[in-house]
Amino acid sequence: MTDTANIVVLTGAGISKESGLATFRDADGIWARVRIEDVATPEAFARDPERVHDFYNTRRAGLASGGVMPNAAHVALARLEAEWPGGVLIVTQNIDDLHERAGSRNLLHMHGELLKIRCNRCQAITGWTEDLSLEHACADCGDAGGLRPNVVWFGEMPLEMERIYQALDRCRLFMSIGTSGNVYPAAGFVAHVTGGGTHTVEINMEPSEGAAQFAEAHYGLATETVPAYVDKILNGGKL
Ligand code: BV8
Repeated sequence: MTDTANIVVLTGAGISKESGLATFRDADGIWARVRIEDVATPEAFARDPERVHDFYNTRRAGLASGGVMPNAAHVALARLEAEWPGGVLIVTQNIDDLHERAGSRNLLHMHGELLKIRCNRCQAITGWTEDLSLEHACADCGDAGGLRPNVVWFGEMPLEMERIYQALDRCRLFMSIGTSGNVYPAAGFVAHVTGGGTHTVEINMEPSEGAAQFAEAHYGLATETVPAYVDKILNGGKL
């Protein structure tokens, strides 16, 4: 992981939409079907763990089913990392593994990963593709009933924040792709880099909540806009 990347890319659920994964706030999004308070907070897990397990088991099964593949936007970002000499860091809000499967390596999952679980007692993190329930015991400490998805819920501190802000402070280009700019601290990254000479670009289906803060914007399907912008960077060669 090179923290001296001079391009930092924030991604959200929109980059995975064309791979078949639902976003959160589109009309057909996840939060149109379930409430955050019922499935994506520590309080929800304490109150009704089975319901929270069902919510993540359904999404994990969908992702692990084999029918969900990285799309041209994920592949373009992996190409950018491979070919750009200054270094590229992807900070994703997504909990899917599509960036990895597209070939990205310099990658931080600030909201965790759907295909990993964590023990509430010993904090051991394990790869997991099956359904999870209260019956499962931790392979490390043996505690039963305390295994949870390794994702960051609302009210919990996102992961790797120090490394993210260090990378933001060094980057010359900040790209925000496929996010509505509703969830903090990710939605605050553009403000954090503004004013220090960093160029900022929003690539999305439509203007996000933070659209006015970006110096440049491209709207359309990520599978079209992201490869085109990566070509522009690699062919232009300067930042
Ligand atoms: C924190 C993991 C502090 C789980 C997620 C009041 C009370 C409590 C907290 C708060 C509060 N007010 C503000 C907060 C902070 C809160 C927050 O921001 N709330 C919002 C709702 C106001 N944030 C937190 O709680 C964070 N933690 O603040 O901790 C703290 C401090 C000290 C000590 C301890 C704690 C934690 C937030 C993380 C929550 N977990 N996910 C899971 O996935 O189930 S958030 C969830 O939203 C996902 O990670 C998702 O990625 C993220 C953001 O959503 P988007 O990715 O932007 O998705 P969305 O659908 O919104 O938008 C998609 C976009 O794509 C759209 O714009 C669409 O146009 C576009 N699109 C669609 N199709 C395409 C496309 N673009 C291109 N091409 C296409 N084809």
